[in-house]
Amino acid sequence: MHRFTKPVVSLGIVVVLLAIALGTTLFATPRLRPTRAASAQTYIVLYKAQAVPADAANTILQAGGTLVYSYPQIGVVIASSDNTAFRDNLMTDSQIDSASATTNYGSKIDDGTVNGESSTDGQGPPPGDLPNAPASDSDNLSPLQWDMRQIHAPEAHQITGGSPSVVVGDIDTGLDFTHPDLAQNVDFADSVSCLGGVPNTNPSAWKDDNGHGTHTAGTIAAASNGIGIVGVAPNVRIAGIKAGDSAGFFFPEAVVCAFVWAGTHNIDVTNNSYFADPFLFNCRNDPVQRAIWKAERRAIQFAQQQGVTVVAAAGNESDDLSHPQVDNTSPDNVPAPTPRDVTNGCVVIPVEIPGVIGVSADGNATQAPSGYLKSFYSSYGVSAVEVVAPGGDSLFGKTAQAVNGRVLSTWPSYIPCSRKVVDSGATYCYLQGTSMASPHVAGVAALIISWFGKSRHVHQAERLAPGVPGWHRPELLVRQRTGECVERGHPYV
Ligand SMILES: [Ca+2]
Repeated sequence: MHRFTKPVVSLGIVVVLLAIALGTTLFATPRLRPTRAASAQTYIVLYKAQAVPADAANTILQAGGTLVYSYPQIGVVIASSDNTAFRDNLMTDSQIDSASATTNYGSKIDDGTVNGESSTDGQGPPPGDLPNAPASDSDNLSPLQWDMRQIHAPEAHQITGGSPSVVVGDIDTGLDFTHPDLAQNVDFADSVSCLGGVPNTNPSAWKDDNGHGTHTAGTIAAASNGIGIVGVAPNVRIAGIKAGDSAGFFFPEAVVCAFVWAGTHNIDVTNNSYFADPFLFNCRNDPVQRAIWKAERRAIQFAQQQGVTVVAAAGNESDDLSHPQVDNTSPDNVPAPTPRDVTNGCVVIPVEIPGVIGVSADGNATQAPSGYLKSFYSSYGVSAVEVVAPGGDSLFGKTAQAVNGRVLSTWPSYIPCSRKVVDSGATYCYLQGTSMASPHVAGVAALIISWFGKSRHVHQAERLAPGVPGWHRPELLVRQRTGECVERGHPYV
């Protein structure tokens, strides 16, 4: 377990120095062994070219396996084999860069169950051509949403609650599309299960069987409808892209599938409140890790090239991602992970993939003169984190508004929750984690796209120059004058 003494630096907002000596068990979130058949292994096969040869199925068959699904856009094939020589056989094909078994390399979401201005002149660029309407923040549980008040979401909603033409893909454990606070905003046509690396659009396949995905979805897009809560972008649509299973494991083939899906289904923003494996840190000098890393990176970059804004959580290990030293939590598939030294040659996916907007977490307590305190569990680091958002802090983030320090959001009625709130027959749950912070930023990105239109790039918004309003003030972002938000001197809108 790590102790940390350093601040998160966010976008336009200098946040917090928090020096805490944490007990050694606070982050001891148990990692569970994925349960899969020992005989058949799933493989990611990475071709050197960003294309899949026409004879790939036959090549894989000859090597002793079966082609499960092909992603020609990124030169990746998902295969299955029970032949122990399969990988060696495949590698005799000079077209193949690498092949890695993924079966035992799922990673579990760290779901937060740890124990424990200016330029408001309104003369910004003209809105884009998407329909926008304001939204109110007077639902029954709105008074409990300290997180939304912290980021000034109600003020943003006076301008826009987002556009129903904008779709946020929540790459998570699925989505409870029957939830009364989500149902009206669910985009069924663009929702999918990616478990096993194969898209399955049957709603029964992507219905949330964990709860985590429904929680992040509510923060993004819970409706302004009188009941329950109001999300950051209550008028946008949300697609459930299920890449995490019921136990919260995200396998590489599902992550690859999810990003290719987002890139091919007009998804505007994806939220990613998890890290993808094989390990928490993926190191270039390990051939298995490198292959999966490259496949996932290709998938993410493919999505970005199609215009998808990718937002990701920094993680709950209180690591300085700019100076990683030890990985204590990998691999996930053994009872006792072996601590190993790591360096900057190792990265956490997806938060450290170029162009991904990395999000750390804060609670609701402040400390002069910096502002909100970084959450005790939140990872951080200037090379990976662009913005901080409310993730809750049950140790140091309790206030009169945030009575238990955690973030309230939608939750399936059929999944247990230890801090449950029920309103009008709908279920809500309090959780904390960078998983809860990231969807706030995905929601803000959706508001920006709603207001300015899809032809402008949000990707660069994470590079806001120091001194301009940050993502804690979305009402300012959507009114930002062209040129005031810059990336290396270039307007971001
Ligand atoms: Ca509501």
